[in-house]
Amino acid sequence: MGVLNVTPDSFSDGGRFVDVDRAVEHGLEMARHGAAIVDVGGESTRPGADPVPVDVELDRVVPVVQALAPHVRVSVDTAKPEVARAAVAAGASLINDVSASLHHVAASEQVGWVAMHMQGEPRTMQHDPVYGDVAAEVEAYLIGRARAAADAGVPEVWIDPGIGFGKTAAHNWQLLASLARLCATGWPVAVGTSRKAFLGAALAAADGTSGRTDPDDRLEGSVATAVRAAAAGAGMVRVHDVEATVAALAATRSAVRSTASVGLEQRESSRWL
Ligand code: HH2
Repeated sequence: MGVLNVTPDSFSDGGRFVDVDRAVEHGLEMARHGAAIVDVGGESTRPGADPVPVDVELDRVVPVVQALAPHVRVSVDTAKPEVARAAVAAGASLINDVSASLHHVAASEQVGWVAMHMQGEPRTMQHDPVYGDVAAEVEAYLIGRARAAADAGVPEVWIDPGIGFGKTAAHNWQLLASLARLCATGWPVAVGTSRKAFLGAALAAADGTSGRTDPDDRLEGSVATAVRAAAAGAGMVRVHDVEATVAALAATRSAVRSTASVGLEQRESSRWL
């Protein structure tokens, strides 16, 4: 899933694709580079972000969805039912829902739905996130949301642990470490680590620098964690850097296939073949 934020203030690509033509061009480029889905978002959910009025979000999202949908599968990254419905009418076939509350819209429109876990809301979610057992709590929540969606008749349901949404860096790493367990629930898993702040800290530690504060500077961490997520069984990774991620996934797949052919690491290999 390639990220296309048509916002002025997204944490990474904010302001780059507010022009409809540039946004569409970038969406098509990600599709050419191997994105199966382009995720169009008109409201930033970065920590501290304020909500956007519905008419503004509609104006940002609908023309871009309309232009891309004949060429590539489009999802809409929104927490608003009005925006989800309008995007589906414009051609989107997946609702990427950071609020995990729109399954009734996905059911009535008969489109797919991604339920993401978030503790709190974007404005305040990073103030002091607290869990007893983050992996167990996120899993229990997501299974509940997925069952509700399936019972309501949603034809395609994904679950996403919501990396960076009301989580400390330690919580994010714990969720990545326990991803295989989330995948073992049987629900298809989506994961978004791309360019997020916890990677900046890890990369800076590796560099011996004070911090990779520019999200564009977090490519290696984004790609490495996308590969790690896929190896754990995630069926979808949400990324800004499609070309690099697709190449890294292909190379890893080849490496794992040759490992399997010499009879080693069968458990790890079976996830990829
Ligand atoms: N992360 C972001 C937005 N939407 N959706 C899912 N399913 N999973 C994620 O991890 C996820 C998401 C945040 O990233 P981005 O869209 O790049 O930034 P912003 O929210 O500032 O627009």
